Amino acid sequence: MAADSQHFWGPDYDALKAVDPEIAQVVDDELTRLRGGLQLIASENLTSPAVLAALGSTLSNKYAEGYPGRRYYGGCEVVDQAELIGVERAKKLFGAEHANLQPHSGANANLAVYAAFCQPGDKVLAMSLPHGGHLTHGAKVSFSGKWFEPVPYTVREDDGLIDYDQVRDLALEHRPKMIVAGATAYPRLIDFEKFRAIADEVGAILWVDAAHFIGLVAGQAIPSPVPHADVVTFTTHKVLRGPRGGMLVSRAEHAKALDKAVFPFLQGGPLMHAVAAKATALAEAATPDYQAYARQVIANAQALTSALETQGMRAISGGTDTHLALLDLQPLGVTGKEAEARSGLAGITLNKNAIPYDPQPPMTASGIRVGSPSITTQGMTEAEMGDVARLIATAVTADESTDVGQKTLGEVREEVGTLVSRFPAYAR
Ligand code: DSN
Repeated sequence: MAADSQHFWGPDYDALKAVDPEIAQVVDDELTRLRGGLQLIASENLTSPAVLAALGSTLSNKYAEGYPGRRYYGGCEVVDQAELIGVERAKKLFGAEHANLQPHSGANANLAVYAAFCQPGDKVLAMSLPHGGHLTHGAKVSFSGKWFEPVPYTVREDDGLIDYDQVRDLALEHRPKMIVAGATAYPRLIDFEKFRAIADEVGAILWVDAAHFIGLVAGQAIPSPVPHADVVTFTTHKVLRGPRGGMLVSRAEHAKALDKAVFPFLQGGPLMHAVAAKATALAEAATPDYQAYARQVIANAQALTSALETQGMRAISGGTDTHLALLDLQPLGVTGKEAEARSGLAGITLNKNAIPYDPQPPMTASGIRVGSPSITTQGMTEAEMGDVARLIATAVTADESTDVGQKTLGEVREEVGTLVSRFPAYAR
């Protein structure tokens, strides 16, 4: 129990260790991994102790099917407050008319959007997955591609940018029920006004999946999709730095349909500890400190991208406006799969990623995706990005099947350890 509050009964590591030493060891090992390496997965972050405290609280116990004041269980008067506070914070932070904090994940928030606006078989225009879209934007292996009719748009081969003329042409040809803007590996700003105009021209719903960049919007570092979209879905654990989970904000006219789609259509009881932790993250995101963080995330991503280009990688779209970069490794003669594995051996966590028009299958991929949210939370700035890029480039080109490669990876790992020790994650 925390020493400074007689009421808080939260994360108690000693209890975990006594009851379940095996899982305590896993928790310990993960902290060691986080602290000991460079975390460059663009969709991850290091959430704050305050968010973790809300997440590890007794709110986890409460069943609260329904919405505040309209629950299917007694005893919800306290957890109601967490949800009401969180909804108000989301509406204020994003200038939205409606918010729902209950989606358990980004994919669930997205499924709620389909449920609210579409019928099975309806056409949905969205970015193709190999060009940077998301599974839930119409991939054949997901409900979105099985139950709906995806119409994919692509990015241009020459500059890696969305071709808004192509989006409009496809919209006019197919008259989709819904148009999706948003991606998981698109480094540039998206022109939401253009998407709105196209949606209006064909009478489509405009849904923005802002999972990747909503934290930058919250921090006022990039333009917001909220004034333009019918609905904006997102996850809460990426740049936004909250707990794992999903959320949506929308125009008031869609509130009822979306709320009914989240519950009771696709979820049962909300995870009230997660709802409370989302509310805490929203409070943190409304501060000047967080706004400075969001600006630094972009500055670091831009500096890192330039430095990786200097190391011989090709940045798709020639750079980034956001927290992530997509790098083509073909000029180095390395695949994404090799790069991910070699980086891992050197204490650098990143992911292989298909690049647009990739000649390799997705599990091999020609590229890597890197992001700056975690290293920026640790306090790194542009001053460190040259070293980070050099370490990545040295690692991805070291052939681990040779003695020389093994030695190089060991040296990089050591240098990574020295670098991160200056910016400790979860420092005491
Ligand atoms: N899996 C997430 C990402 O890494 O981008 C998207 O859901």
